[in-house]
Amino acid sequence: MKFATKAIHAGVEPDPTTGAIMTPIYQTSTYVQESPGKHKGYEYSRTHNPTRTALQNALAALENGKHGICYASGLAATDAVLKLYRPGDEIIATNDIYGGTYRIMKRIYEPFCLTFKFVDMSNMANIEAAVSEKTKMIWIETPTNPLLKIVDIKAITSICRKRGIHSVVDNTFASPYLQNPLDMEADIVMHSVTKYLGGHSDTVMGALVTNDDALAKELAFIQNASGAVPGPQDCFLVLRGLKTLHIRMQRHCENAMEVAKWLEAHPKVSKVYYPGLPAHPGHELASRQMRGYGGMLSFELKGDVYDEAVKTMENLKVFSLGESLGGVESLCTHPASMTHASIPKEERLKTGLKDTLIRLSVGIEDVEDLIADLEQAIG
Ligand code: P1T
Repeated sequence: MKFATKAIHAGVEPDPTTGAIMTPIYQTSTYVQESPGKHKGYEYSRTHNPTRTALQNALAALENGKHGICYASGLAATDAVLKLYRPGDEIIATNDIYGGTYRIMKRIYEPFCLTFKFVDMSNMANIEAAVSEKTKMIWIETPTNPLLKIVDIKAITSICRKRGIHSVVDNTFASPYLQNPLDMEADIVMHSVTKYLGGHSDTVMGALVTNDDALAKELAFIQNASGAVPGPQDCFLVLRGLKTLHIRMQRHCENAMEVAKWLEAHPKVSKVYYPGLPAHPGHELASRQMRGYGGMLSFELKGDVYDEAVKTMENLKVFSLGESLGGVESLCTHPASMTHASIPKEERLKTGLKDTLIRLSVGIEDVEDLIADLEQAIG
């Protein structure tokens, strides 16, 4: 099946009791058993819930994977992955990375004696230099948040396969519409479902997809044993959101490209970070690895004056100032004080994340209105 058909149909069967075409919200904690252990496959909703099962199957299909496992947030999904490792194990991660991912690694798991090395993965030599006997996993985020760097998934997964190291790709910025890391031999793909998959800024959720039966078993064990599961209402909302993922992503990509080109040509803008622009250092790789360039971009104003960046963000009217991304409406974020505030300033500056960086999640409104809004805000 091709992508749009899968987005609409995968994982979803008419409800066996009524024929309802939409998967019902099974708002129940438990299931009646005929006799101890004799049941219809469902015992308790932390372990299994039919609305969640439908969503997990849909997400697995969209990522060309066998197993989908949903969690209460993107970070709960990341938490489940990190629980696969033991004291002394080493993990290499992208240095330009969502602030919360950095925080869970450094502040939660480093005290439990996992070791993390954050490297610039746009240069493969940095990864070769970082890998050691103790390396158990490489965590890839691409495009990166918030500098939109592109990491060569295939190059890294082949290093991982040779050495028996797990590879995990945070595919939140691309969505499965633009990129399928499992097809590039990644072991696990991770999503903040909160973003493009949900698509309507009304749900917080995470997911993992894998083709590896043993990993899936462990991750499902952690899902149940640690208990960070999403509720059935949220699963329903995401199932509904998925049905338009392909058309939303098309428009996100078109609008972001227009906005990026307009910003690039603006006399007050010094730098635009968007992989769709030929001047972007990862443009060629993105053209090979992705089926489009996505809806996220960042930019800086000439002179790098903090107050001017803040004024621009305050002036925006169609773009709302706030954290998150991937909803139908356009959002503007100040990474230094919002999404990446948990990364120490010295570390942020080392990766190139300045206090004057403005990040946009370009929505699916009329692009003329988005550009007019930026025009009046930049002045
Ligand atoms: O917010 P949550 O669903 O827990 O997902 C965390 C997460 C993981 N990975 C990436 C690439 C992310 O962007 C996020 C969440 N990011 C934001 C809230 C943000 O505005 O960047």
